[in-house]
Amino acid sequence: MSYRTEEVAYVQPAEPAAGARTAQQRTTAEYRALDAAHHIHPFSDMGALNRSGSRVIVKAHGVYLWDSEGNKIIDGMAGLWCVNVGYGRKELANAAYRQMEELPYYNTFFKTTHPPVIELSALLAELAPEPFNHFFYCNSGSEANDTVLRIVHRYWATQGKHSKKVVISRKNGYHGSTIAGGTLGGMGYVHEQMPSKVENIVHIDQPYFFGEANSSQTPEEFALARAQQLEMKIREIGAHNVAAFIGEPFQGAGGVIFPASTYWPEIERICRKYDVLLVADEVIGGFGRTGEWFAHQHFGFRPDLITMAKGLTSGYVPMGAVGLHDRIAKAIIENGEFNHGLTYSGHPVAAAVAVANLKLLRDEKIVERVKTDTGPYFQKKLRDTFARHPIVGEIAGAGLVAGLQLAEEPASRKRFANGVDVGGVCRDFCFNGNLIMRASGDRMLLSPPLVISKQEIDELVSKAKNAIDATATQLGIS
Ligand code: PXG
Repeated sequence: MSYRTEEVAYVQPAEPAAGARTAQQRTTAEYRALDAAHHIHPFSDMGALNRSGSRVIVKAHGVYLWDSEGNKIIDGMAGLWCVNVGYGRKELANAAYRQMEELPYYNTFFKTTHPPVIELSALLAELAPEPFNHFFYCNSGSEANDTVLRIVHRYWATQGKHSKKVVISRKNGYHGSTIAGGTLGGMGYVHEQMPSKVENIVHIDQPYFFGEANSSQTPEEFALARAQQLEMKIREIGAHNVAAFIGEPFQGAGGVIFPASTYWPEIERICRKYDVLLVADEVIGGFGRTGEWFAHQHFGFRPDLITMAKGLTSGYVPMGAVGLHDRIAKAIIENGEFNHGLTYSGHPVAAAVAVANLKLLRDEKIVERVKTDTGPYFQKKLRDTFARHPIVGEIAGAGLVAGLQLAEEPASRKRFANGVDVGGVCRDFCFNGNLIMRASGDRMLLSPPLVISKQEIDELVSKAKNAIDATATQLGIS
């Protein structure tokens, strides 16, 4: 079945009229007091946050957010890398509403299924590259990566290769915050606070050229050497013990780290040589971020499993998924029961919203526009603006995602001393300038909604420049 509908030109939804009613019912001070009294935020120092007070976001439209004080903020992060179609799309709201009326919930555990999950699976099979024709659903990126561990383990068991248990991932990779997701990730500050880690997960170094290459290496030589660490690690552990390698095609939360062109082909070669499954974590890279449907297509490699979330529903409702290569799907399908599932696997409302979202991305040619028009415009604008900036050492990215490396001496790749929280300083200037730009250590990250216009890109980059200029001035560099 094909879902191709008539071509629809993208029309930015009209902004709500000034003073339009929102759900805001309390003053900012009241909201802050209640938030401090009852709400624990994720990844936050709650003592410090409660003293300073959170910013209360009350509505959003297109690429803009409004806070409870009436400030209009440009969202350079698409929420948390997820609102790919932008805020305020009625098609998604209507899909959720209609599905809630028709069939708000039913499970797919016990010989039942339902139209939204069927439509979504067929649509994903159409949009994902061959040979991805089967999908398993969950509620988040973390759960998708947990699911991958289960599928990988089950796959090797069906092949009679029971010793293949070790999964290799990377330092400073991010794969979520469940126990398995957190273990797969390479964030020391997450590991430190975990009760215990999942067994059989080991890490190799990341392909972070600016921060970790020596002065004689080219980006290509460095990336190749980092990929070859995988081969060394596999030999050390024994290929008969290694089940899979997992990586984000580009690291998102770790700083929008784009490996040089030599990296992924070498990783793929090594995985094939040692019969190790290759897993692409597409939670951030999937659904158009780089201008391709999936970021592994941008880098030109072929994974065995793909994890997805975020852009799958543009963040309107939670949903995650795993795409299985035909070979893996066949092994799971033909070998009896797979003992894994979640109450909300393939939730009908989430699936209906995902279908509406993917149709918008496809039919309004949003992904193509990122590839041929707004993506190149954004990347050029960043390079024109920051190439010779006194504290910008690297501009990484493709399509509508970018990482700006802040550095004390860009030319020699000298970073700011540990004591200088340069990212935090810059983020505060962004905040005051009504711009959302995320800091990851000393890198500033941008990942706006994929529907951003050129005019809005101009505004985004100009606000980012103001914040980075102000940071340089505060640090006494000009
Ligand atoms: N994989 C990747 C590559 C991610 O970026 C996850 C898995 C986990 O997804 P869930 O849905 O379980 O959160 C992520 C999530 C940040 C930030 O500050 C990034 C994420 C989540 C929260 C904050 O950059 N990425």
